[in-house]
Amino acid sequence: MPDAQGRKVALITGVTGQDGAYLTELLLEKGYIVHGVKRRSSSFNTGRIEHIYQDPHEENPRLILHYGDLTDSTNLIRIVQQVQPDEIYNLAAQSHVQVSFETPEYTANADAVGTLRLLEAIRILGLEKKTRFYQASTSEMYGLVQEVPQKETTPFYPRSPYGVAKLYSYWIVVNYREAYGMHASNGILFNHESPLRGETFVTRKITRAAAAIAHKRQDKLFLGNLDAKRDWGHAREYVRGMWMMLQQDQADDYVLATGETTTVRQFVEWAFEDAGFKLRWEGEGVDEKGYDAKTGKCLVEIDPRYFRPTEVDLLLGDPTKAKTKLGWEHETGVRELAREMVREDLKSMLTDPIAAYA
Ligand code: NDP
Ligand code: GDR
Repeated sequence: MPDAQGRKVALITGVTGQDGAYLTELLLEKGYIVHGVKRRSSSFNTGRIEHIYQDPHEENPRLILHYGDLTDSTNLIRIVQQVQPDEIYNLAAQSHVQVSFETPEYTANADAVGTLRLLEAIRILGLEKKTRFYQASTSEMYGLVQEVPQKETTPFYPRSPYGVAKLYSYWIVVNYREAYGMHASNGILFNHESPLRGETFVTRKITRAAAAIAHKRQDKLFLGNLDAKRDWGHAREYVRGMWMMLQQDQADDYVLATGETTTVRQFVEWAFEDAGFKLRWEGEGVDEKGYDAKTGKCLVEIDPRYFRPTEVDLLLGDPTKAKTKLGWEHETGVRELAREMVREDLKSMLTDPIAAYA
């Protein structure tokens, strides 16, 4: 129930991540009190929410951070008990697909069992009828192409420990909804990016490199599979869809996507164009290279270390259900998204020496 002033209380896990930052902004704008779970780390990890961070010594702060981890059920139960949230957004995850091949057990612990721990915290505390639950499900669950475009009824075939862990979470959310009548929804989100995107995901890696090369701070960019296709949208618009799902009378599962797919190669060409280069490709397979058409300098090379043991070749989402039932639609197209990311990276490299050399 909203508090005496009619303000709803939300709990966001993964508050320090890309989506956590945009969602926190959105919920604060809407008048929520926002509690976030952040991990302990040896250096500051709150950079993405610094601009909205509120000193806990202030009177009645509306953003409150708690130390926590999805691998610790005692911690999660205590936080949920303290916060008594109207809405929980479970965004925390080891979210890097390639890293999940290196850390499969940890990925399963955080991304699969972590979701179960949170759902159980709700049950143990008797909050099934009060607390609505959003699960950050993913298009990676579709994996090996079964149907194009992918929609809510498309069969799943995950291709990584990350995708498999997220599939467990998807189904445990469906099961708890059916078994205990919980208002628990899955957002099956296709890739969404922004200037806040983690630096090792391909779009941001590309836009940062294009900016660094333009500023003569880097010579070259090394990438893996250039032919993978992704349905890339803007993160700010996708967190609005998450919120919309929890405002429905009935919990349900929804795809959020743009309905447009683009190769990694095309994204590289656009980003380099926005940084002042024109790429020309030569060679094949691992020997393929991208040269600047003006200077002839090699700017892009393939490094097989970025190939994945099993790849997801094609993601293209059909967001019709979200449009019809939620009234959600994407606004920013991928071309514009690339432009915004390059512009922000060019700017931050001028002003932030750490961004320039990281
Ligand atoms: P990020 O990687 O940017 O953020 C992940 C967040 O989870 C960070 O706050 C991170 O903390 C936190 N985290 C990681 N492990 C744990 C843990 N064990 N306990 C508590 N917190 C943890 O991801 P995004 O914001 O891009 O994505 C949000 C969610 O949506 C993720 O679950 C992701 O898998 C999913 N998703 C993302 C899509 C995308 O395209 N962005 C598409 C579909 C789904 P720290 O900052 O300390 O690392
Ligand atoms: P993805 O995103 O695996 O789709 O998962 P990522 O940006 O890592 O990869 C997209 C595609 O680009 C190819 N690629 C490279 N990827 C990375 N990271 N680095 C490279 O150098 C590189 N070269 C080519 C990849 O092989 C892949 O095909 C993201 C994450 O946010 C997940 O958490 C989320 O669930 C899904 O999107 C939807």
